[in-house]
Amino acid sequence: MSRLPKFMSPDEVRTIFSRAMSDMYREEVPQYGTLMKLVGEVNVGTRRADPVLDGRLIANDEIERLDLERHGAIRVGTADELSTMRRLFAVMGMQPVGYYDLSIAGVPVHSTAFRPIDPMALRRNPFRVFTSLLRLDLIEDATLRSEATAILARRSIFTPACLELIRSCEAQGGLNEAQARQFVAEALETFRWHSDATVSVDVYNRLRAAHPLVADIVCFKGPHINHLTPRTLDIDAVQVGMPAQGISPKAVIEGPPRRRVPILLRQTSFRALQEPISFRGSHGGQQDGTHTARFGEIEQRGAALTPKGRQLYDDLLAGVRADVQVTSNGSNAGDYMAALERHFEKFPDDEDALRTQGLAYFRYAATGKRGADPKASLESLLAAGYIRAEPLTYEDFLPVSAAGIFSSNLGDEGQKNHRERSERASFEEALGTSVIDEIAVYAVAEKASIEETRDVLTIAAQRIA
Ligand code: OOG
Ligand code: NI
Repeated sequence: MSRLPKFMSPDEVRTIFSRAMSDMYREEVPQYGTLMKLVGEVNVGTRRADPVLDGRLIANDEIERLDLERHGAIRVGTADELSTMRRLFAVMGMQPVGYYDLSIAGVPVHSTAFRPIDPMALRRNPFRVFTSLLRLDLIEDATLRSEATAILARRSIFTPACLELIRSCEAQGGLNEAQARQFVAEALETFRWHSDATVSVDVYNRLRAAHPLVADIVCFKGPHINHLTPRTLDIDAVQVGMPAQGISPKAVIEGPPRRRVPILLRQTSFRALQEPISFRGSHGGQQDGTHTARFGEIEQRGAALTPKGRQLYDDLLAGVRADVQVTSNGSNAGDYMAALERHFEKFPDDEDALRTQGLAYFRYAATGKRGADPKASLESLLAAGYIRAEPLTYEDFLPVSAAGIFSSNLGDEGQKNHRERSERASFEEALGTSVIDEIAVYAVAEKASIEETRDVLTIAAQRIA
């Protein structure tokens, strides 16, 4: 007798949620729709021009996921908000992965990314949310710091029904379909834009003077989604194509340079909207003003790097930034991109080198060719065509790049190298758990694919024997 599943799968809840977010954001930020269209066109063109890439995308079920692929970002103000956010994302199968210290770039937040970790769940829907917590400790003026703390303490960013559904999910182990749909509708309220500030212009301006992000996080009713990011197969083409669509991107693409084998993550963004805001006026009145918070971004993802590969990436990037720092108006972007190309010549740019030098993680699979010795080395099995290997896609973020995205959307292209003041322990305390180590996630996925491949070869060998 077949029974209908009692609960909707977290993957499906995540899919419904990411669609609802996308629809909401497209309505709130019309340029997002324009960008999605441009990215769609570039992706079709790239697939046509690169049959090998296209074949891999199809074989890995990535075509469907290509249009689903997007990340969003929010910023919260308190430990309570962050830990409840963790519980909210858990309903959708999203776990906190990685710790990002943005203070290295003078941005007063630290962050994690809520995302699925299981390869099957990633395949179904890789939606993730870069989530930052304000570091009140970095507001130097003690009076202002306590004012911000008091303002944040007065707000509640989740609807009562949303909190109730999170509790039900935790108690029952899932949500049924009706509950899941209601959960998505209620959760959406937390991420919606609110044009009425909770403070006066005066308070807003003082917080803004401390840092524009402080004002953005503290002065509103909730952590409005500040961007959603589609995935492109050719970020350079989209960057070049944006101005013709009336979109002006940031001066440089963050991350590694263009390569034959893409690695990690390349990103670019544009400032989307200056929002009209009504601030609290005196005697219960209102006062009009503006605020810039929301933007558009695109990303291109490449291979996940091993600690050795990541170290090489970090070293080369540090070398670039020691040579050239992009100025506030972005006027020397060409010099920066040239230095990037030059330094990264030291990073091997073919899959075999990345694999044999242990720079990237790979997923292995049997090709179906018969006669393999299941115990032979991976390299000899690859060479003889019994198995194949493909780079694992990087599913996370990069702190230096994220800092560049933050800064450019605050109207400052200037790159800064600050001293690190990491506060990982306090972040994890606020979160209510430790963050998952992203390197371990890739290492496990690679190892599992190797074991599976050897099992397949072993079974095939036994059949022949
Ligand atoms: C997040 C900026 C970082 C990314 O893709 O690296 C980011 C924010 O502005 O809140 O989204
Ligand atoms: Ni982003």
